[in-house]
Amino acid sequence: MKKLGILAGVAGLAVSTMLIASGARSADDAKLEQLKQQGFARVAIANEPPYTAVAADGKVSGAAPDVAREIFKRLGVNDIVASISEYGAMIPGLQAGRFDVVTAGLFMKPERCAAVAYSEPVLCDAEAMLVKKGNPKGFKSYEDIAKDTSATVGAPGGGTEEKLALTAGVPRDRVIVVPDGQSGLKMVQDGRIDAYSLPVLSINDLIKKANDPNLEVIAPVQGAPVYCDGAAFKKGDEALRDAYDVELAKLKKSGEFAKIIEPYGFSAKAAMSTTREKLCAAK
Ligand code: 6CS
Repeated sequence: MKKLGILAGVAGLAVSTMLIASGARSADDAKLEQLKQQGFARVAIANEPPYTAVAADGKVSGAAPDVAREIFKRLGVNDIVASISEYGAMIPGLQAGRFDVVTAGLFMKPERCAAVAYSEPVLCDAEAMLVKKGNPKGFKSYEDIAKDTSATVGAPGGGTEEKLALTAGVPRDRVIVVPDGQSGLKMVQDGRIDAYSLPVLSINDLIKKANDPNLEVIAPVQGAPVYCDGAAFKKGDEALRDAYDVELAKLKKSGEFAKIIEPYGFSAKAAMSTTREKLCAAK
């Protein structure tokens, strides 16, 4: 998949250059033309259900890729090809041209909004913590973890929960980078970390599948904001982002947006009640 992506990327670049040189297209919509020629958009995902998921047979699902697949189809790009990435590597990968877009629940925050061109909001969620049954250390917030000098919390590398824990005062050596949900679950079960933090819907998905009566969910994490993601495009691809937003707005208006994301547990109303501008300005 990776090799295919690189070859496709080089071929696509050649097509874009040709299109611009011929004056047939402005540089603006050359990217969309390139994707049409490529036949697919290369998307970055994390494999964190229900945001993103890759089945044993390689089938990609999850609310974020499902919305992206539908929008790209309407833009004339027939499919998406997904690569799994750590959250902290998504923006560098996008900027390096390894992906055409991030559709992974990458929450909008000012520092990220400065680095990429986000679409309008798609998936909104609060934060949660997975702990042992009875919440033995009484965590309600990241500050509670900071105050308990013996406590450790796991979170995705470069992810929002890692940043929230560090900002709340949890020392670096007590914020443990966890590569994926299954590892986080096991680390809590084995007592190697006291809490594992992900968005509410991701933790709920994990605990439902774990079927382990010795686990408990703390949700929402007190003091943590509700975040929303958007599809994240490379700076310079704003025309593609704008075309994406036109189709996203149509999906929202027609009710098809809700039909795609709500079976996964997401609220269409939450995404439609805010804007990229508000989320990128949020402190
Ligand atoms: O945007 C983020 O950083 C977070 N988003 C999701 C969907 N999961 C964890 C990650 O840290």
